[in-house]
Amino acid sequence: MSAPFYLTTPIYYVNAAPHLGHAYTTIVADAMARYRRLAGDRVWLLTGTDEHGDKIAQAATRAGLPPQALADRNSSAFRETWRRLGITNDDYIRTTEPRHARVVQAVLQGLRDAGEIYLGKYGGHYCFGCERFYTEKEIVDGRCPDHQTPLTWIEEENYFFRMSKYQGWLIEYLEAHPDLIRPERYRNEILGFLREPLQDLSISRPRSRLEWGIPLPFDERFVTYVWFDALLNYVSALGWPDDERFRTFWPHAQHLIAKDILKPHAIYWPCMLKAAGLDVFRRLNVHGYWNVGGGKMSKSVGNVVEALALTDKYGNDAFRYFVMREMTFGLDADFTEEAFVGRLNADLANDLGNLVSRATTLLAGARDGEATVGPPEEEDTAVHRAAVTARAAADEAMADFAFQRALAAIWEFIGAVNRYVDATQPWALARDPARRPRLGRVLCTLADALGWLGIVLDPFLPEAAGRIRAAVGVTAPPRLADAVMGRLDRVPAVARLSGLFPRIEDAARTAGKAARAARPARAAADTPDAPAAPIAIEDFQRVDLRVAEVLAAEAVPKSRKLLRLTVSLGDEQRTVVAGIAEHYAPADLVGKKVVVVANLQPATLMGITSQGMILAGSADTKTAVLALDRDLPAGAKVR
Ligand code: ME8
Repeated sequence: MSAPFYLTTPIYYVNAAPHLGHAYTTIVADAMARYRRLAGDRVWLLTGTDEHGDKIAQAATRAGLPPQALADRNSSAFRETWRRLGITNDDYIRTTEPRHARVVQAVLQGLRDAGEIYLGKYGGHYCFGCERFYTEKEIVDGRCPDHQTPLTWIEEENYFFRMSKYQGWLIEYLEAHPDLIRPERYRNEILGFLREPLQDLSISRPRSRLEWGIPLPFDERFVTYVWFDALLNYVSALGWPDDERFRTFWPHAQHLIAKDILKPHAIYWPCMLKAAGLDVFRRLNVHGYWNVGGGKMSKSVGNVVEALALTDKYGNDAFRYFVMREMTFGLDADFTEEAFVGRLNADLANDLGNLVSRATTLLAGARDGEATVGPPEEEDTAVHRAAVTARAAADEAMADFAFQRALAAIWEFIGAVNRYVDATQPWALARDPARRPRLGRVLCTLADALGWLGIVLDPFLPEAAGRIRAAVGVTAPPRLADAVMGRLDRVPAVARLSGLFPRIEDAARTAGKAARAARPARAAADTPDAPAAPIAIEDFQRVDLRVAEVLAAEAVPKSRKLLRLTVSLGDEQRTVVAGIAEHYAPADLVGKKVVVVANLQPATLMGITSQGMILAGSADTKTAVLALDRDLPAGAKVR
């Protein structure tokens, strides 16, 4: 059964270009829409631009453009930004479109006819930046509390919407619908505000002061107040009143905003809907501010982080991941590029990128794994259970718009699969023909986990999820219902996928790497101690380093340099030939814990097969075997 789901972002003002704050709201809206679609819901995602009012008129004057030209230009900039960020909105509304103006005028006329709108007088402290009057109580040192700019006293005749009469109704409605506004702190803020008497709302502006707006249908001397105009976009875009789309989606409307515009959405809007005889929206989801350097980022303040510059630099998926993971929905968050790079490296490059690279490398190298797949063991079913737990936690978090919690749950699973790889050691299983069925099962579990991630990550990291699905050979459109592990009993054909999220230092060093690569190859060969070219962490991790205990040591007959060591790697003993006889007496080594490379191809030296290599450093004539500075069991992993 597909449930309708209607989600809106604010419609953004066209007085400047989109920035991180707008991008955050639109990205989380997109992730939510994608999640619901993945779950099989019928989704309608709306965004758009708010194009009337003083603020736009003033920006147009400053730019030396007619307001419509400025609106056209900047509305396109928003639209283009969302296209580049891969936002999957189903519609894009502009308040200068006839389909919208028609609805605003119809609603105004209906309210006027019903006696909900009257002509009155108003004087007050007005902020042009906010497009609103401030009460004495709200003013800070005679200035706008938001913009810190001086306010202007304006007195004028205007039309008013009888909002005050809905105060009692609104309080009751909020009490009867405790989850109408969430997180709860914003609901409490509104209930607190409603303890004071609610004023009627001035819904017009005299044309003598402002031309740029939708004319009142019943008095040509006025245009509509921009908020009254803007809020109606949520129903005009659905084709109110007669469109099928309106009937389908309006009963399931959820709005998404930041706390700056809580009051118009939580007070004006429900009262407007009630007065116009429409149902109240289902839910208002409110997030906090992105701050930069401790202050709110806004166009008028000027410390704006350019969303597009960041995505160009680090990629769309990394940007989406960072903003969703870093901000606790409802609270403020600080943006720093260091935090961004930190998360990219730790969560995306290390945890996810490495898992995908390790797992696909093992799977791509599997030869006849599909023929021999053993039964699942406890280790495998534990991974299946981790997937079930993560799905349940992600579903619950997404129902609450808690994007950060959903991602944390998925990363728990990624951690569990990484630990599973460490514990099952598929590369060791591959060495032992008798353990082929076990290897087959481990590879199945890994392929299965990748398939799961390719679905569940799709709303959050659409590009990476698509690449993961392609690597495991999934071509069908992803569905959440298919994110179920434990159904695979053949190892599928998998293509190697590495470098899904390159570490940032790597990118920063690319220039240096290119310069080194351009040097004559001979230079490196001539100077063996010269620094090697940088390698990716994945390359380093392919080296299996282990703690080994030296059980026995003896000189290799007829060799000046070689010692034959018997070492324990925990559950396995190995013979290792080491070229350290000139520096260590055999007895010095017995009982020592050293570090060995455990996955070197065996080599034969003086007729003895060496199954590994001991790590030692050397300078001039000195050589030192690497030991541990505190005790660890033999077999422990070294990284
Ligand atoms: O208010 N942190 O438009 P607007 C987080 N046109 N989100 C931020 C942010 C920040 N620092 N800055 C902006 C308007 N946003 C009206 C809305 S709706 C009927 C009319 C995001 O261009 C956040 O979603 O000022 C906030 O609510 C919105 O942009 C305000 O955008």
